[in-house]
Amino acid sequence: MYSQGLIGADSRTEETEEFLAAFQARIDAEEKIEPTDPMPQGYRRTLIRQIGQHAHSEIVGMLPEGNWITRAPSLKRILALLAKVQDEGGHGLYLYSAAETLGVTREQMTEELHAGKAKYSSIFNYPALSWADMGAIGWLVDGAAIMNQVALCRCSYGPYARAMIRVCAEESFHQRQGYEIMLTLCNGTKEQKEMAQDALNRFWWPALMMFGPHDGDSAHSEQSMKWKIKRFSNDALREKFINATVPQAEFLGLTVPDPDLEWNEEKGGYEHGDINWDEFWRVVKGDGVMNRERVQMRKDAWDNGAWVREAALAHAQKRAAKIAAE
Ligand code: BYC
Repeated sequence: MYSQGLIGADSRTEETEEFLAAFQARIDAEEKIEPTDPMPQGYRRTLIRQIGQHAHSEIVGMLPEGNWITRAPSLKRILALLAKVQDEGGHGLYLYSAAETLGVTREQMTEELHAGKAKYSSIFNYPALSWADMGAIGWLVDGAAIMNQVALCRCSYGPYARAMIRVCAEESFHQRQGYEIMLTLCNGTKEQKEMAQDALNRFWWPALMMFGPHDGDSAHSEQSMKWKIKRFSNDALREKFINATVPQAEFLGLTVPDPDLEWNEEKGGYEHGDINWDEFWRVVKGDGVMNRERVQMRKDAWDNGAWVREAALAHAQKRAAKIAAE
C-alpha cells in the first residue's frame, strides 16, 4: 500500500542536521510540503495527530446537532441544520483523506477513536439541551472553529491547508445560521431570550476551551509553530475570538457570563476571567458529561454500517470483474 511506502521513505531518510536544516529552510521560505516530500518523522506524526483529531471532531460534532434535526422549529430551520450537519460529515471526509496522505489509514484512525485513544474537540462532550443550543453552537463553536481554521489555511502541509480553504467557507455559513437563530430568539418573547441567554451561559466557557490549554501548558505549540503547522498560539487565537465575539453578544442584548470581562484600552482587547482548566482536562481525558455516549454512538454507527461497506466492496469487485471480462 502506498501509505506504507511513505512511512518507509521517512525511516530510510536519516534525520541528519543537514536534512533537518534543509527542511526548516523550506518551511521558513513558506514552501508547501507535499505528501511525497521527505519530512521529519516528528512533523509527520504531529500532522497525523492533529488532522486525525480534527477529522474526529467534525464527525463527533455531527451528533449534538444531528439530534435536533427532527426537532427544529420550521421547515427552513430543518433544511439549514440538515445542510450544516452534512457539511460536517464532508469536512470529516476531507480531513481523513488529508491524514491518509501521511501514511495512516482511515480504519486505523477510526479504531483509535473507538478505543478512546484518539482525542476529539472537548466541546462535543457537552449536551445540547434546547433549540437555542443550535444557535449557540453555530455562533460560538463554529465561530471558534473558524478563528482557528483560517490560520490553518496557511499551514505548511499542502493537503491540510487546501482542505481548510473549503472548510472555512462552509463554516462561515454555519456561524451565520447560528447567529441568526440567536438573533431571532433575542427578538422574540421573554422566554425565548432567556433560552438564548441560558445557551450562552453554558457554551461560553467550553467554547473558550476549544483553543486548547494556556500557551505555557501547551505541549506541542512551540514545535508546531516552528514548523508553521500552527500560525498562532492557543491564547492568541482565544483572545482574537473573545474580541470578535463580545460585541456580537452585546448586539444580541445578551450578557457574557464572565464578571471579570473588561476592555483593556492599552492592549486593545478584553481581559477575561480564569478558565476552569480542571474541567477542561477532565473532559479531554474522557470524563465529560457526554464522552461515553458520543463514542458509543460512533461505534454503533460503525457496526451498523458494516453491511453498507461490505455491499459497496462486493459491488466494486463485481464491476471490476465484469470490466476485466469484456
Ligand atoms: N479538545 O499542545 P496542545 C469543528 C489536547 S470542531 C480536546 O496545545 P495542539 C466543528 C491536544 O490534542 C474544531 N483535546 O495541542 C465541528 C494535546 O493532546 P495530545 C476542531 C485538546 O495540537 C462540528 C493536548 O491537549 N478543530 O470544527 O498544539 C460542528 C495539549 O494541547 C483540546 C480542530 O481540531 C481540545 N479543545 O493544539 C462545529 C483544529 N485542546 O494530542 C464545529 C485543529 C488541546 O498530545 N487542531 N487538546 O494527546 C488544532 O488547531 C490544535 O490541535 C489545537 C490544540 C489548537 C486544538
